[in-house]
Amino acid sequence: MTIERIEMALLKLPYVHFFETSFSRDYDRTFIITRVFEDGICGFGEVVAEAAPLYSGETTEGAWHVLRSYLIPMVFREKIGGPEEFAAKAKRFRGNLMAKAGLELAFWDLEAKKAGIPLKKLYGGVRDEIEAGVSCGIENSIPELVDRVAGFLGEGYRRVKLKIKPGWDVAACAAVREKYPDILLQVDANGAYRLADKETLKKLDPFNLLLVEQPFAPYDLWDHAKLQKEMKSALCLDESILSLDTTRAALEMGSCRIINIKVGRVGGPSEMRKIHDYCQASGVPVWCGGMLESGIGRAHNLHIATLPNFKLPNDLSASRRYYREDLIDPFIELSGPGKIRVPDGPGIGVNPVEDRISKATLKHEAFKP
Ligand code: OSB
Ligand code: MG
Repeated sequence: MTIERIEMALLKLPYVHFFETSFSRDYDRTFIITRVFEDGICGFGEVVAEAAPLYSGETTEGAWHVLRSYLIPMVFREKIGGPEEFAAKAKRFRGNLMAKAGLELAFWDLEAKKAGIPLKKLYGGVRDEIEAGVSCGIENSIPELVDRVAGFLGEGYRRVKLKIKPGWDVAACAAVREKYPDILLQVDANGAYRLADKETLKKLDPFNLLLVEQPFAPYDLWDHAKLQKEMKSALCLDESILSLDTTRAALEMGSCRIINIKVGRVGGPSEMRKIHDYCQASGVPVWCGGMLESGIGRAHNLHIATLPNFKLPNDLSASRRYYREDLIDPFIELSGPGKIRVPDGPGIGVNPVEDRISKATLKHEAFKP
């Protein structure tokens, strides 16, 4: 690759509906879009770090700093053959996985566009449609939650994830399960519980959940292993899974039976690939998590979710579930009940719309060798 220019933009987009997790209620999303240019072809990426260090320790401003001071200069200073070589070289810098992923994703889009093929083909994806799913935040009341789930089911979603936290767990699941005995249902605590809460968590077992995501803190593989031994439901780790090594530790310890893959959280497609392949060889299913990405990041996720071991429905929903003015044309939509067709144009296969991007831009910077 001979990269001629790299650009970054910091954007803010309002959500259609607030999104509340165990750590905060948000009304909008701040994120970074990256662009890399070679021979006039542009690859797009998205940095999924959020404004505040609540889900992970990374932030948009921290990622901006690491990209402009370290990762982008490294690309211009060193001859980088391709996305995988970028990932290998970027490892000299510790942490900052979302910042690294945001640039590596843009290189993958660029490579696929240069070859004139959809990104899924470059990844070796095996399907044209992926299983959609919707992540349903904490609401003001249980009747409002049930209404919201009803709305999503009416739109064609078949798998629903409920965000839970202490005080918003067993009753919320019971209400949704009672009304919808047959839907695919799962929950996500974003680390809000402690081992002392295990009797409450065990009360989730009768609801026939696909999985229980990240009950304990990210670093706490040991207590997850203790809980998994006592629960019938499969535990799934999200925040804890940062690399192939943490995946292997979690599976060898018995901390979970399912892995959530977010390409940003693990530092990019190269590490994602290693985790995917290791899980596949170990007989452990994975699925694609989401970070309320714009259409650019979500299109990337669609291509990733075509890999063979993505065996459970993903946190991938239509553009309108998140944003009124998503950044891409065409919008991502359900292609049938519970399905999304993966775009088949070159690269990510969706077109970022320049005036929507500039309308949402808070700051922008361009870099040259
Ligand atoms: O834990 O999966 C999570 C959004 C922000 C931070 C963490 C999470 C989420 C989601 C959103 O659940 C899923 C989506 O993008 O549809
Ligand atoms: Mg999660």
